[in-house]
Amino acid sequence: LAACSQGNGATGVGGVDAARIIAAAPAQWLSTGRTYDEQRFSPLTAINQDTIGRLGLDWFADLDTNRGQEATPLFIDGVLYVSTAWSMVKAYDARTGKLLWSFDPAVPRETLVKACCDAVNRGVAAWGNKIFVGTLDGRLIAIDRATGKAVWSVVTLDQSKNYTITGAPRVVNGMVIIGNGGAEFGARGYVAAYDADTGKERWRFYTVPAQPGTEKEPDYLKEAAATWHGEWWKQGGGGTVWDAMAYDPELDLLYIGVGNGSPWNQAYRSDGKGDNLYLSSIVAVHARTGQYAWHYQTTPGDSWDFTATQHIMLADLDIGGAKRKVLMQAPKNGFFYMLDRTNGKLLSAKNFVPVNWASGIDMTTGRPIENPQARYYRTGQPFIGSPGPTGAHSWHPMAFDPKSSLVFIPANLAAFPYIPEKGWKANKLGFNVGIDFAAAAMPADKATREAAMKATSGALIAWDPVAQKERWRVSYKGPWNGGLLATSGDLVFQGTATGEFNAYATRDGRKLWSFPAQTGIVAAPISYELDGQQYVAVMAGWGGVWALAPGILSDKSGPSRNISRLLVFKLDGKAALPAAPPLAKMPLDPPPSTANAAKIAAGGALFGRYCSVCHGDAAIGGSIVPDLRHSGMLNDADIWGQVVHDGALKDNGMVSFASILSAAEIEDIRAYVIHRANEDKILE
Ligand code: PQQ
Repeated sequence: LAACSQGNGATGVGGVDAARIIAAAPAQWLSTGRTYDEQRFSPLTAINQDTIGRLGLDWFADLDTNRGQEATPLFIDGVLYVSTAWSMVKAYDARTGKLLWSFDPAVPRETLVKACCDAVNRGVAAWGNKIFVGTLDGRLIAIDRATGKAVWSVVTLDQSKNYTITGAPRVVNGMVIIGNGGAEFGARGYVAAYDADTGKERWRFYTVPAQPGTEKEPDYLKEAAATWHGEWWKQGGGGTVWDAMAYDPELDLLYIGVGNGSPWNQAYRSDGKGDNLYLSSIVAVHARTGQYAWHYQTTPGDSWDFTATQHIMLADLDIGGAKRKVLMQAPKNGFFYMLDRTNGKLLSAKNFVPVNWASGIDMTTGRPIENPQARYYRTGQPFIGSPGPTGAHSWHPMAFDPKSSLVFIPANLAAFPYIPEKGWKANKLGFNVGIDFAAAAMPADKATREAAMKATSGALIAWDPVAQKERWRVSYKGPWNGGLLATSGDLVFQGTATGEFNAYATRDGRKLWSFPAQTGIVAAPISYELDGQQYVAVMAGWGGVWALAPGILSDKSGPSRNISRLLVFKLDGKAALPAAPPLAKMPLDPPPSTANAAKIAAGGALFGRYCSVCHGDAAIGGSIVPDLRHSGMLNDADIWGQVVHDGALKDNGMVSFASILSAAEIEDIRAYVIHRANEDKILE
């Protein structure tokens, strides 16, 4: 294994199999979390606290997309494999940086309207001599590692529904496992396993029960059905498995992270009651058969978009003098959980940031001790929740250092006003969550904005999972900083929203090195060895949901613009990036606001529901999607109509909204954006 892991060229020296992934040769990075336990720890030591000052850029590759780059690269036998936004895949000769092949699945750009959170893709998987990618429009494609040509392609979901794929597949027992997303639009979550050779579906595991009487359901779904009420199936219920998985080969258990309820507001989903299994749960599945093993629900009756899809990590830890096989997760809800991964029993749970929806977790029942105010649909009052739907921790991978037994968490501190949407009805386009985004929009007054900015930040937290204590933290001005890598050189690597790529000391978080990356970094780095040299590689390129939805807050950290690149570093690396193009400050020059208050309010309500999740809260756009306050189209109702009504920009992902919005409503939205631009012009 060691011999074949050294790698000697572009075409690869051997197929990837279970033995190679499990043996985890230090030189290689064969699976998205490096190992099946997804610790994202590199045993390499050449880059360490003594040598880190010599770390420099060796080469970089410009990418042909400018949306968010969230993928973790794979390094196999001398070749780097990455996926980019729009589910494209590229292979680079790691010695020279030469592009060996590029695979474009030609995702129809209109698919973007079904994606809650940018056109992202979090990585590929490898097995045998194939690379696997899940595409935004729901295909799972096997690509020949040597040639970059598709070997097989299967549609994993009903493409007429609002499903998408953004997550990285995993391969276990010769089966490629993939989930999907869509719980903001009405979706019923599942994961499915496909034969790595043929693409034939081997099993499918649903996380939410179907409408009673319509399917022959296994026992675990019959049990789940008793925890649902009303007509939950109409919006699918949610529970999408859009990111985390981990695998224990000894137990042959696959652990999946299950997402939020669809719609978020439980009053509209399940008559406001019930645990709604298996939403917001960690579920263990027998990997060979796809049968249920156990579950632990982090947020019963989710009403806050508290997914438990966040990174699942396995480790064997000393707890009270005994080695325990544990599973760890820091889901969106702000608590750090440790479970016994053999049976799902809760071992500990403690909040890693301030939370106000629950005061703690009852260790006897394993249930949160809820703040009654948090159930906004019962009180009828807004609930300013901490964390909010972007999560105390999102998809950005954590890392574990087995030498210090510390887990590194890329945490967010960001609140959100949950306000129930009165008289909500599902629509076939746009978010279907039952929350009033228009009422929650950021007001134009400076004081409120400044207070919101002040309350929103990010942190890299070094968490001792056994003591349930924070050991150190690096505070960031803004949230949405990058995923993590820990190395045996006693280093922790992380990119930031503000465009730095940093290395910190494992034991105390001292910043030891920093590289100006010119763009916000959200992805997690990897490390590998080639020809006796250690490398660190990371995908750079700002994006994901925080780059779109939170409006002014998304810019809080500075100019988090997108310049998409693969960056590769080594000791004494001498490459340099070209100078960054200057930041163009766009003038705010809207036409005068002449519409009446009723029209503006009607437009604001529609904007909040259908536009804000991409074009920003209160029409304050982020840096990767047009900021409509600056748009020349505000001057011209006809051109505005051609885009919003006729779909003139569908090839950019902006589809026609004619099926749900009348021409008059589209004009109301224009009136609202003109009004907002004028408000902000005064503030400038
Ligand atoms: N994706 C991101 C991202 O890539 O930045 C952030 C999120 C998603 C979320 O915060 C989500 O809640 C979320 N939810 C779903 C879902 O409910 O199906 C899917 C996704 C996704 O596929 O990216 C995200």
